[in-house]
Amino acid sequence: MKTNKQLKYSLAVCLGLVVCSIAACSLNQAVAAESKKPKDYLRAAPENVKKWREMKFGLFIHWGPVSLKGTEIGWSRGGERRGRGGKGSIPAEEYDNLYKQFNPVKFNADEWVQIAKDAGMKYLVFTSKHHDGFSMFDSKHTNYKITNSPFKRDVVKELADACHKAGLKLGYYYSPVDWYHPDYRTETHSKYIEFLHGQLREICTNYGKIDIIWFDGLGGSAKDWDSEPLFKMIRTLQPHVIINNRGGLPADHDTPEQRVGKFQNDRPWETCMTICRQWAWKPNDQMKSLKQCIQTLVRAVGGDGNLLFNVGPMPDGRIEPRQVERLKEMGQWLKKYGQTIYATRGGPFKSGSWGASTHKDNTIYVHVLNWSDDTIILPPIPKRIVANSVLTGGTATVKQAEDAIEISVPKTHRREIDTIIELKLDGPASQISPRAILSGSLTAGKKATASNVYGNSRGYNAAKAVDDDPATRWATNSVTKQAWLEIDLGKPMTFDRVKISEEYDRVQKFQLQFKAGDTWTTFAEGTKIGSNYSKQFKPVTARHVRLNILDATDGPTIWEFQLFAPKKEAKTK
Ligand code: FHN
Repeated sequence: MKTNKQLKYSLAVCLGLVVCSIAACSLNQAVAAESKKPKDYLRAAPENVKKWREMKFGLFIHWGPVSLKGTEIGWSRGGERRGRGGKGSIPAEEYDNLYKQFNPVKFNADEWVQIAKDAGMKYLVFTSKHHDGFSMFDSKHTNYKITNSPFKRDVVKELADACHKAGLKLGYYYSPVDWYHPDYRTETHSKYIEFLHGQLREICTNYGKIDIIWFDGLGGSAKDWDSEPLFKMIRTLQPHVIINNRGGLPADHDTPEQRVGKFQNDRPWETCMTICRQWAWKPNDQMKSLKQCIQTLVRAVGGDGNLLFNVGPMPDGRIEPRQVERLKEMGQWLKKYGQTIYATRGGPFKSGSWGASTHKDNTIYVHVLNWSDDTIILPPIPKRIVANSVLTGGTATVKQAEDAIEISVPKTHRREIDTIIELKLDGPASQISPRAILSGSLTAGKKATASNVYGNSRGYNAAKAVDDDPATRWATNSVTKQAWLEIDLGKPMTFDRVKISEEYDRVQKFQLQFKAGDTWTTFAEGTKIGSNYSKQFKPVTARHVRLNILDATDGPTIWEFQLFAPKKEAKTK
């Protein structure tokens, strides 16, 4: 028979077991709930994405001690690139000691910020650490940093202060790829991950409000960077930050590079592109014309994206005056026509060789970048056009029918860079679904082959020159001097006009040929193509046509190759 004391003890034990099992059960529920909770650190809040999207235009800055050599940041460093292969032209020993002579005494963060603002830019993204592993900030985690150079100052801090003072949104590029760090992609890679997370903690803690973190992981995975806890830490320290898709996770936006992204309005994106050809400083680099700069911005925004436009400052700390001037010219254009860019959305008319469109509220802005005829034909829309005006000056005749919208502007009222026609509607333009404009080119969508393709990449194959999409191009390998692009029209067709759009003006001599039997016959030839080549010739009837490039300064790259039927026989595709 159990004593009273024994009974009380067993009761206590039973109660304890019940309490523990309840606790265990609630713990499991909590863990289950936690795992079901949306991982809100993976995406920025919609209102923050909206603000980022509305800014449209930012300044990208690639800078470091490598500017002393005028070669590409990261990529020109010799030595092993673990996980990547290849090597740069400057011996690693030499590259890694450049910082000891780096003293950019003319660096002035306020001046850089003013240059961005004068360009009409709303944010700035600066390389805090590139693939070369050099930290442009005073990091506790390394001695390979700017504050150990003769310059001694923390560039990241000075830029942060200048942006906060001027009201420019602030972003930091950070490369998880690090060809300098001894632990990177070795059996002690976990130590590198600690370094990586430690530096991001410093950046997100020590420099006030940060609006953008721009990773550049060269395709590295969430495992490579231990991205989930990294993102969680970043979003905790900087709750409204926008993160791009190169940190191992999709995050907040896509990042097409050195090309305008395709029309995409269901996920934010941002084209990053150089104003010259190199990301970092290069003396006498080829710089884009104002027309190329403005049309790149218009096409990016017309595709519903942003443009992050890059300069590479000089070793003395200045941004090259001619680049500053170019950016100022962009700013002057935006002062006049920024209403057609900022806080708009892309479309509803998708970009094409003709141009692009943006919209806001009850207004569509039609940006005509190339007038191939006196009239632009746009597809019909389910809203009535109640008024129109030409924002760039002059007048337009707008005819809206069931099957099309015709816009004509007198030649003298057309602008070389962008003719902007404002269409006022009887309702919100956002209710109009995006629609493509076919060029009417006989080559659109046809089978294309080429003598060589850049890196054998599908992204640059021959088909990209005949897809009616100005955001894609056929590219050849560097130093290619001769190349051909051949199109099979599927059957004999008659054409009397050609339009070709080339990037970088590299073609020095070319022929246009058709094939009769096994013989190629030239029906046109020239010594320059450029961004907007067009030519009329006696009608030719053929099935196989080719662009035969006989000489080029570097690998030719063609945005679009178009052939058109004689006008009277104008055929749609
Ligand atoms: O290798 C880098 C390159 O140097 C540059 O930083 C660009 C900018 O987007 N990202 C990488 C190439 O994709």
